[in-house]
Amino acid sequence: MQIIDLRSDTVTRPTPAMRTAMAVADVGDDVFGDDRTVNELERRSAARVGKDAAVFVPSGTMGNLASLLAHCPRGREVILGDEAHIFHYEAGGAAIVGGLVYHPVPTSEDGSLPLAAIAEAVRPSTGNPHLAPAGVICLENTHNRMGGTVITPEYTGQVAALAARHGLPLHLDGARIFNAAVASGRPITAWTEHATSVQFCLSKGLGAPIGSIVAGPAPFVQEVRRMRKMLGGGMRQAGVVAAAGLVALDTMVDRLAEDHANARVLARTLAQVQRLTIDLTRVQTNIVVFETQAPWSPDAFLIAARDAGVLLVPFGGRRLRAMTHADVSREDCLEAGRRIAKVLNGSAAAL
Ligand code: TLP
Repeated sequence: MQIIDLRSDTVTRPTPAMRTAMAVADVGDDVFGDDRTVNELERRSAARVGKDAAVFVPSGTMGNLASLLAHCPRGREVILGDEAHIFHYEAGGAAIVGGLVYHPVPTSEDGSLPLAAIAEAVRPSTGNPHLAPAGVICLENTHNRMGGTVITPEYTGQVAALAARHGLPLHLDGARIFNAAVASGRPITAWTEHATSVQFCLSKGLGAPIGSIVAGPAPFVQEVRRMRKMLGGGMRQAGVVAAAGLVALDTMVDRLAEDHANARVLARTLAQVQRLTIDLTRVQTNIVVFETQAPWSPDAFLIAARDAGVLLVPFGGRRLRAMTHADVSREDCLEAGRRIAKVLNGSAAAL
């Protein structure tokens, strides 16, 4: 039985073009600034998101952490959504390494944060000695835990205006910002022009084996470079992986539309299955979140699905997540839906 791995878009393997580019990459010691392939990736990434400069980091987690450290001195608050990846899944790095305080605000269904809630969370830096002052505001797009939803450029602009009124930087966790751009047919700069800094991942839907980019104003990126070194992320002949990142930017962006269409196919199949609930309006990109109903516990269902050759991840409460990506086809998604239906209904006849 062929395993259909829908745990994450991070499971994608490098394409043949990436393997070739990696084999022949022109490399040097990147900590000395000598790696021409890394330099090229950084230059082209900055241009792609409309920023002055960019730096290649090993992971999205390190990119977000180095960004927060570069934006804020110790004792500042990081205002972010209570469903943000930075809050849930980055091991508390900003608090542990940076002495920063997470200040979560409620997340709306579409992944946005109510403007009033952000404004209320901003504590002033003068006047009241009890308070840890605000240091940075974070948004996430697409929003992972809300199911791959897209926040609009217009909303991002409103948050940027609020941040500017308080003299705060806006950091965008754009791990999947290319999915947002492809899904809504807007240029990536429609969002990034509003953010002071952006982190995006090459290793997710774009299929590169390793790496993320942080982009922003040149002095900020210089500081991120220092933070990256402090965190142990200064890499040497990193051109071998940056080469795959360049291929990712060149060849893997437009095809994200296929992943989105496959996610809708999977979601529509799941919507017909008994003992499972899914909100189709939330399936906007490559993420499909659904809930199992009693008598199925999420854990029991995960195991049964795995035994049927479909890999998923638990997503809190009764929720489970499936993600489409370059290494699963339309037929794989239809087949995954059929297998899940069979697990839940005890027979494939229902479909
Ligand atoms: N997300 C991973 C897991 O960590 C949950 C996934 O499978 O979705 N920001 C966002 C919005 C992300 O979804 C992720 C990874 C990151 C940052 C961190 O990127 P990495 O895994 O490269 O550290």
